[in-house]
Amino acid sequence: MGRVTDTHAAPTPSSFAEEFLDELHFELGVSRETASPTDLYVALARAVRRHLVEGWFDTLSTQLGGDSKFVAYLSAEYLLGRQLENALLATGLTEVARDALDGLGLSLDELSEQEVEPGLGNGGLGRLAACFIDSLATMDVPAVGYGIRYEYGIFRQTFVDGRQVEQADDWLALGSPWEIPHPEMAVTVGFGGHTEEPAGTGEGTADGAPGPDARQWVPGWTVEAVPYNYLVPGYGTRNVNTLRLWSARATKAFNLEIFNSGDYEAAVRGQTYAENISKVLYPEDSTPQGKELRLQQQYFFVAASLADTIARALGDGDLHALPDRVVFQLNDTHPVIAIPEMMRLLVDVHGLGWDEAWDLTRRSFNYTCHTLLPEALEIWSVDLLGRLLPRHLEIIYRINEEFLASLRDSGGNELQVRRMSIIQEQPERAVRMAYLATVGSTKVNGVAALHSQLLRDAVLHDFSDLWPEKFTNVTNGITPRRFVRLANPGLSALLDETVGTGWVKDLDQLRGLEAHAEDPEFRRGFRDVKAANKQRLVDLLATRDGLHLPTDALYDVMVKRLHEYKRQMLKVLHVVTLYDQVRSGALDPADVTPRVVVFGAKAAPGYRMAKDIIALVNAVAATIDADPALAGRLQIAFPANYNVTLAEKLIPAADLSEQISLAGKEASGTGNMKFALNGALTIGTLDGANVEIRDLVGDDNFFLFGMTEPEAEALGQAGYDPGSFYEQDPALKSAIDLIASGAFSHGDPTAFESIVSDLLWKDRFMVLADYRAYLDAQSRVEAAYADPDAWTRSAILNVARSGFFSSDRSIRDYLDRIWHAPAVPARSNG
Ligand code: 26Q
Repeated sequence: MGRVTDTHAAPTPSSFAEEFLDELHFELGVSRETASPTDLYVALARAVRRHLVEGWFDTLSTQLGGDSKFVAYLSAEYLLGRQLENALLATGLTEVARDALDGLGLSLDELSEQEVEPGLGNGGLGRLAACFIDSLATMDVPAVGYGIRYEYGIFRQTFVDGRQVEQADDWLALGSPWEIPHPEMAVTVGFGGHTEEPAGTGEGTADGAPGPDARQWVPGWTVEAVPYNYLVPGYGTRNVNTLRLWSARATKAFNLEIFNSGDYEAAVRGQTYAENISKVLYPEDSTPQGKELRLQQQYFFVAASLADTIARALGDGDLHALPDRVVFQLNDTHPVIAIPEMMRLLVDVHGLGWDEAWDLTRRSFNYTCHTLLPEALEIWSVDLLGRLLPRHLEIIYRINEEFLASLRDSGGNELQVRRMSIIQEQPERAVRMAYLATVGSTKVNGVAALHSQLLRDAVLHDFSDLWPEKFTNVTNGITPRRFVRLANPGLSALLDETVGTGWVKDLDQLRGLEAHAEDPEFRRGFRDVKAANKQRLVDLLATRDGLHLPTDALYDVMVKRLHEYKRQMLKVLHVVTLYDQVRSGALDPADVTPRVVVFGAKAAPGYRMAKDIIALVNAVAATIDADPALAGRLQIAFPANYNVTLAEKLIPAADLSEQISLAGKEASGTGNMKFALNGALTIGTLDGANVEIRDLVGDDNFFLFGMTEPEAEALGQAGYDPGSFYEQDPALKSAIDLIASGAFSHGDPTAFESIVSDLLWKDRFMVLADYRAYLDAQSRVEAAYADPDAWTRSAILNVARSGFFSSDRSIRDYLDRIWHAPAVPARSNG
């Protein structure tokens, strides 16, 4: 037969070509001549996937065979990015595949371009989860990522007349070659219904008689959760971990019942209802809406994951060993319903007493908080929770009762008790998920040093007073495999030559670059890499977006979700000011540092202000483009649909990284780390991980500006008046007046009136207060950029000193401080 199954022997281009053709012919059923580019990509992906499977089997048998502890990472989002190149890198097959395809007259790079990235996340939180599972696999840590297989990921953004329009992200339209469905392993998940006294016979409990605290939940309806496995290859190891995403399917029983009643249409409607649960990723980041379907999604994936975890960790072993076999990490509050679900399993299903169950649960869970914005803290109305998950609400009430009783016992006053209650009473009775997570976890961590400190001092202050040892910090990180090795091959080659190849798994080795920062030859090589990356970006944006950009300019890049607290508006005001000054003759165009300002940002579809700001950016871009005075000097590029794939091309081309949130609002940021590691200098506030970046790279190699968090807090307390900043700074006044005049909206002064009036009267994130400091910092950027040697030296030092921001280091911190799960290298069984 044509099938090549010996994946043990090191593949050669010819054996790999055979595997590729085998997939194309026998699995896809198309000939070489009639194959579409997608067919060829799918065949290639499947040929590569074959080489992950042996390692995956070995990993599973090693991990399940021993009594190792494993990490269950619970996250509603995984923003994976493309898989093919990462899988080739991990298996070491990149060159073999390239040669094999060359021999067939095909191009690896062209086929790679066919891949539609799985955008199963909104932004930072989802991308963090993807970096973490990469590091866990690379470090041989037994770990499973659990999440949702959304049929539609984050929307595709287009611009119509400069305004954002969303389109469905039909990423599965042509199937995904990376997933392995297991319909036979579906888990049933219940919803609704009521609770009652458990039957005396112990019916419905696994361990016989019901325990003393047990209740019986009789769900009103159920759905099936079908697991889809994604292989997560470690780099430079045999280890291949699992990402298990759940897809909703209507249960047979559910359908049969209605079919038998003869109502065919109702049956089909029921099916659609059930399958809606994993239909689409909610595109809000940071302003949860309290939608019923969102809660269904959360419970759906959590219930399936817990059932799966317990089976995997314990088999029919002793439940008391749970905290020694598995540690759950809650990625923000989205999976926090896992805490009452674990209690339900232990108390109702397995008959444990409440106290014992609570002890086991608390010892097994940990919670990561990713925000500081009060409006981003998830709450669920008691009304909704009680309807959808009646037993869980009872459990939450009891957790809260006992917690509040313990507070009172230890002398807490009623004010404190009310403040700390898991149940909020006003404006409506609702469950505070962050509080539930904190009470039900062993450790609570923030995602950067400043953020963790602010959690202790403000958001969770009462809890940190009560349980100081519960709180810790784990600064975020990014995977150097994707964001340096794959995204920046030029820099990678230079690093390999200079410090050896070990940096890919041990990013601290980049320190070895410091000595070369003074070497003119090395600096030239470094500058050449940056220039080539700019050229690559310019070529891409020409074909992808029809943009015509110079390569010989300062690339000033701000890419992240559009949110007022991130202050894209501050960047806009800078550009408008430059334009205004040239127009008015105050600034000679010849004195403007040639600059391309790149924006990339999606706005939540219902976030009006964010969408207006997108329209303004596009309007300013068009106005500047139409003005010959600034040709070749200043340009805005706003490619639509910023995603992981575009980030991989944009970040390596950047000179300047914009990290300009109001201090105290950005929990960490991770883009900031990606830029520094790719040799961009940061202009930034003392917010999130910027603080740590600056500490490490040195003040001389970082453009700091703006208020500190305490200063911003104090200004707010004193009664912030944006109008006074407007009145007192003529450049600021003129820039805002220009926007208000309709100069960017064909003379229509109403187009951006909501932005202007918000800035002048509210300006919640104090854009105007930091405007002058930002402009001054930009002047320092221009002065520094005028000295290419000094600039390059700083850029090199940014790379050399940013090894700390590897997600491998983050994972090591989680292991040491929170998880205590040793690495278990996969043993070969072959
Ligand atoms: C919740 C409920 C309902 C609908 C949507 C949501 C939701 C979805 C996504 C709420 C928040 C998010 C995403 C948050 C996020 O990405 N936070 C970022 O996390 C990064 C990783 O820690 C940090 O670097 C960023 O600072 C933080 O903003």
